[in-house]
Amino acid sequence: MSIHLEQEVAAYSERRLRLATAITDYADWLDRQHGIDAERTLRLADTASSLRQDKLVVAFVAEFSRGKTELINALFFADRGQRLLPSDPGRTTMCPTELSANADEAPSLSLLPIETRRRPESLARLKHMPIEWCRIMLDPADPRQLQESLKKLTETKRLPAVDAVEMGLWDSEDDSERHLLHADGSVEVPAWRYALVNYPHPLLQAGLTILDTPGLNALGAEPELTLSVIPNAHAVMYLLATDTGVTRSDLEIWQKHVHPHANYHVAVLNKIDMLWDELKSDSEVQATIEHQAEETARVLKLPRSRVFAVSAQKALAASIRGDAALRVRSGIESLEYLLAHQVIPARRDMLYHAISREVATLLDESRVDLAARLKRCSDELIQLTQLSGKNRELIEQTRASLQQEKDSYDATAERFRATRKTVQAQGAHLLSYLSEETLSAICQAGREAMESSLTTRGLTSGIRQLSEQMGERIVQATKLGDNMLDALDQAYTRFHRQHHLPKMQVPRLDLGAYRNRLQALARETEDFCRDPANLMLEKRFMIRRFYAGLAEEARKAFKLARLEAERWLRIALDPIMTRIREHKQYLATRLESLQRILENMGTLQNRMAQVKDEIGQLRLDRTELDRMAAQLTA
Ligand SMILES: Nc1nc2c(ncn2[C@@H]2O[C@H](COP(=O)(O)OP(=O)(O)OP(=O)(O)O)[C@@H](O)[C@H]2O)c(=O)[nH]1
Ligand SMILES: [Mg+2]
Repeated sequence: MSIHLEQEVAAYSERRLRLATAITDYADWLDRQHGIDAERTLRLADTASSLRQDKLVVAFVAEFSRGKTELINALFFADRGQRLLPSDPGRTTMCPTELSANADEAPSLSLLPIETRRRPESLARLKHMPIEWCRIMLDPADPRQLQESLKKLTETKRLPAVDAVEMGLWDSEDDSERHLLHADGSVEVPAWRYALVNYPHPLLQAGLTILDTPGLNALGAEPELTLSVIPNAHAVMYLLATDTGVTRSDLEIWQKHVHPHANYHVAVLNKIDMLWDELKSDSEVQATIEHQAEETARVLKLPRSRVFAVSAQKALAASIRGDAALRVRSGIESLEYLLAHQVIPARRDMLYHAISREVATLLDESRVDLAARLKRCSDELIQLTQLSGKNRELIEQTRASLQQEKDSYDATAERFRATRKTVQAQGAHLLSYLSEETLSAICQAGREAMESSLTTRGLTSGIRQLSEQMGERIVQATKLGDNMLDALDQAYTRFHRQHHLPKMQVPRLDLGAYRNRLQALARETEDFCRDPANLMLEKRFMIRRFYAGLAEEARKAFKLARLEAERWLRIALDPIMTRIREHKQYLATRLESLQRILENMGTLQNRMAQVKDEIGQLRLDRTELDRMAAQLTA
């Protein structure tokens, strides 16, 4: 692990936590300003906690034996002085392996038995069912124990051929898999379906999650990896070996599982040491490597700058032996540089962008609120100054006109009550479009459409129905949201025009991201169905699994849309209500103080002093807000 990488990840993590603290401070400040404002405080607490828990996922994908595991060892675990994760010729890593650090639990390796493939639950759900996993404690201080335990990742077992076929682990028609069949009719399959490694490494502790995947069809066999895990990784390193170049199966995996996704991906041309040749000059070797890299870029349709030529094995050996020259020659530093200076900053920027969008609106509101309060106070102060030394009659006049203003305000507020009622009813209606019941009914209908004919056609129509109907509900909910917003806007504009309440802009309900996600899932299905390999009858199992994976993903998107709608309903109404209430309070206080002045002219000076104090406090609040805003948007 390079100093660069370690520093960059640590800096990122430190900034992330600092930002989370600034958000919490701001939430406290808001509470002090408006009394408990549950909605905004909760929203900010949510944001702060997602910042604290943010993970940066880097996935390593390739055909088998391209050196994924060796590269992970070289990039992240060379400081252990040994090859931590097992890497060997031929198929080695047998199950997808997720490495991260969870300080709440002891270091361990958790393994999910392959038989769980028969179960209906998704991987994501199984992750929350500890009973399904075999857990082995890891001792980070004992290299031998670590290495021995991690060998489990390479374990295979024998299953009767029918079972292997049924679980979608073996294809009897595929010549390249025939050698896995033994004379006794059993087939060699991976022993584990998924592995979670909880390991206290500084990079992992700083929020990095590494995903090592097994080569050879593992991606296709586990739809959740293709539909959700790989597309959601922040960066994907796609490995190729210099000695083989881009083979047909390399290209296939690239085109199917990596290239179409929007996440950041690079190609790593590994094993360049195989081109090192003592009979050739350095520049000759360099030219050959360059030629290979260009060729790789051309075939994968990537810019040359996204192809990295390295030797993972030499990088690992060099780090363990402390051979600086060999390390440089291995090319590993360019990848460390990429992670440290591009992948991590890109994630950081994305996160900050999301956060500042979330927080900026609130900060703007706070500024407007403060300005409005200051204006009210200075208006009152001016008026009190004008009244001082004047006769009762004039004060009485002022009081009367303020009373008039209050009555008119109360009338507007009363009218708003009706708008609020309608909007609240519409809100309940909006949520019903996205309710759990609606979702279950849609899923049920989709499943029936699929089960009625267990063919790829049935599958397509099932999922199409699923995504169309969910999409339709999302559109309806958005439309209703727009109508509600118009109604609220009109009602609030009255407060702004007639009573000078600060202007405010409630954001639109935007569920576009979830609709896009559903459309992307529908496209994935079309691809799956167009693939001739999936049309065969014995693939029924795969089809069913695929549908289950899709339904799960669609369900997730739909649920998120519902949460977003719930959140929006609160941000659409609550701040308006707070402002209306605060203004009412303000008018009442002023009336009361004029009343008191009328009863006893001496209190005028007291009130003036009080208002001056308030102005002083508001100025302090403004300085505090500016300070927090600077931290939040830095
Ligand atoms: N010469 C050379 N061999 C390498 C290099 N990187 C990896 N290897 C070897 O290639 C073999 C496969 O490496 P792995 O890291 O197990 O490959 P993998 O991509 O993880 O393979 P699976 O786990 O089977 O998917 C091992 O014997 C490694 O020692 C390299 O840079 N140069
Ligand atoms: Mg491996």
